[in-house]
Parts: sequence; structure tokens; C-alpha cells
Amino acid sequence: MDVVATIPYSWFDADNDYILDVRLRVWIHIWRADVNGNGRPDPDEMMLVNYGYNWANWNLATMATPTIKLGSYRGIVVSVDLVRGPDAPSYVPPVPVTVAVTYVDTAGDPWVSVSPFSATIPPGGNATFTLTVRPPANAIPTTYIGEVVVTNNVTGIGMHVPYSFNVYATVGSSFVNLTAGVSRWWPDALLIRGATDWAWRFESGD
Ligand SMILES: [Ca+2]
Ligand SMILES: [Ca+2]
Repeated sequence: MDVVATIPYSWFDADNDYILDVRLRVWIHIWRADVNGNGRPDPDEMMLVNYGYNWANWNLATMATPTIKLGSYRGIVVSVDLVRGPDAPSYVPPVPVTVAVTYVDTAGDPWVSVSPFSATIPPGGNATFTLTVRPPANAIPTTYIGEVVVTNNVTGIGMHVPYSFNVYATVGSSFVNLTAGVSRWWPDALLIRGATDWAWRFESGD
């Protein structure tokens, strides 16, 4: 389960001076039980699952296998809080917040194939499987992850083998490659800002 909370950039840095005005955080808790019977999840009734606290106008928190984690507990609580930044006005009017909760699952990957598809392996024997990755020419340059599931037809037991690959893009002459180290210095993290996090290294996401 993915939870993405967003506020408009115009609230994050209204005056575009790279000093943040208001940011937000997102939390996922499990509500164990309504111990005091007030119909609401109180802090001492919840346990933290995950959170996102990047200095950005959006944040992501994920929760794996939510149904299993929920079990017989009372519920899953998604909450967002707003944090005043150093450039916040003295009075911050109500900020519009968008929260998107998405349930994700695995699916077949048309870019990846395995050969051979199956093999008969004698006791003590082995087999080689080749994984081929063919991303389309217009694939978005980023890191992709997946898994190969190998099922033993005799025992019915599956093994999950993870894989990941990067899709690169050719940087044209109209762009400056900031990580090339042409001057043997890393770019100044205090001067370079991106969409991911204003409080962490620029290369961590943007
Ligand atoms: Ca500002
Ligand atoms: Ca309660």
C-alpha cells in the first residue's frame, strides 16, 4: 500500500525564495483497539508502521502486506500533519492537502523474459536460466525492480529471486551533467534544490 500526501507547491514555497514555508509529513499507523471507547484512534492505541518526512511538498509512506499486518486489529490509520518551515507566515491559513492511497501488487513484466521457461533438474543437478531485459526506447530513465519466481513443481515451493536494472538517458549538449565532477567538487547541496527533499543530498532523488 502506497500513501502519497501532497500540498500545492505554492504553499510549500509561495515566494520562490528556496526557503520553505510549509511542509507536510505522512504517517501510517495500525489502530490496535479503541481502548477508551471514544470511537477515535488515540496515540496510545496505535503502533507506527511507516512515515515520510522529506522536506518537500509531497511525501510517500509504504506498507507491505497491509491485510496481513492489519489482522484482527481495529484499522489502518493514515494521517498527515503540516509543519511550519523557517519562512512560514505568522498565520498559515488552511492548506489544501491531497492524500492518495494506492494498493499495489505484482504483475508480469513485459520487458523481462526468462529462458528456458522451465527445466527438469535431477537430484543434485543444476540448470542455468538467462534473464533478458528489453526496455522500450521511451522507457523513463530510472531504476526498476522485479523478481523471478522459480516454482518447484514437485514440492510446490517457490523461490523469489530479486532483480533490478537501470535505464539511462542520453544527456544532450543543452544539459549540464552536475555529477561529472569537472571541477572535482560535488555540487553544493545547499544551493541545489529538487522536488524530492530540500534537507538531504540532491542526488538522493532528483
Ligand atoms: Ca519561501
Ligand atoms: Ca480511542
